Amino acid sequence: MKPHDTLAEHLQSQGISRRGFLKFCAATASMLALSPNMAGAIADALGKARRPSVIWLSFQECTGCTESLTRSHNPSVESLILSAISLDYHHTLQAASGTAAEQAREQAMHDNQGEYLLVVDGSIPTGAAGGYSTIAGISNLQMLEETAKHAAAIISVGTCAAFGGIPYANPNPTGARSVMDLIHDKPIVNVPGCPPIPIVITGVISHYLTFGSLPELDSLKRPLSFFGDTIHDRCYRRPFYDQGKFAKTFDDEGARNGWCLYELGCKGPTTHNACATAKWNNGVSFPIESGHGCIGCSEPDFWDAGSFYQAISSSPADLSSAATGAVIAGAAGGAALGLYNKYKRSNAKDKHYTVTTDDMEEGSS
Ligand code: FSX
Repeated sequence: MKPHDTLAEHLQSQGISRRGFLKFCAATASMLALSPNMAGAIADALGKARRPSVIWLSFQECTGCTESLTRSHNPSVESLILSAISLDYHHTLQAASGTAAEQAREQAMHDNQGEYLLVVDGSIPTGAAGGYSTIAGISNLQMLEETAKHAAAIISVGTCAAFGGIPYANPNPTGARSVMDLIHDKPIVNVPGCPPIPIVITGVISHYLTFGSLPELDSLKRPLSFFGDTIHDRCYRRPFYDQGKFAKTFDDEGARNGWCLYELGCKGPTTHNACATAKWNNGVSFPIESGHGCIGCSEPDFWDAGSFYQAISSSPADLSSAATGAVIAGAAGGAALGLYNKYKRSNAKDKHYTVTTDDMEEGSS
């Protein structure tokens, strides 16, 4: 893709039909929990959108966030969105190294002042004058401050960047901090999760490309369309919770019957994320569906919040009435994500439920 191509021109150059592009826009609308009627407006806006420059910085992390994003089967909706941005600098994915890599970051900052998106994964060590982690001789803190200065907005990808994550856990030997702890004069979106769900990352980028603004956020700067409900609100095991049917061990009759994992420590009732609806591995499953409780990885301080295997409260009934209201309130968002998964499955040509280039070309006009 040439630097100044619009997204529509880029997709056309890849042989994607108008019909395929509209299907892609319908999927984007459902990902963002927007009315299907918005697909036309998205097509119009995305068609004219210029690809924004993105600088992606990775600090104290395990690379799970990048792994999460890049392990989608290609070419997926996610990769198509990624191809619509100009990823000018990414520590893990870029081919350049040393001086050439740093020059790419400086060039992107210079050429796109005030317009580029800054994506950060990993927390920032502030102890030892930033000496715990340096890249090209520059401390993470200095690189963040320098790159954030002329960014249009910042997306903190993963719980480490959003809330400090595992490096921030007690006793936090490196003085790890989140992006929003350190940068106060830029719009910030948090996409937590250890790792985060790929479509949430690409959904935020799509929203920015479509509307030129960031999506509506909750009090922790998380996009409401993905983090407005708890896992418990949307969990398929919820009817068993409401009936008081709980697995007591991981291999008892209740576990075999798929009963609620609350008493085995599931943190679904206090965890806001879209795992139960967006799911993982291209919509195939999520941890609770695989028999393990949610560990609450998209919430602040999840690592220090107590055992993953102890119930949140000795009285599950305390949560029931509040959660029932949330189920009703969250129905629209959940339905939209359900539609997104249906879209992926209805277009699937293989068992991975991947949207392929062939699907996008289908019915070429
Ligand atoms: Fe943290 Fe991400 Fe967990 Fe790992 O970049 S959110 S440790 S999945 O890699 O930052």
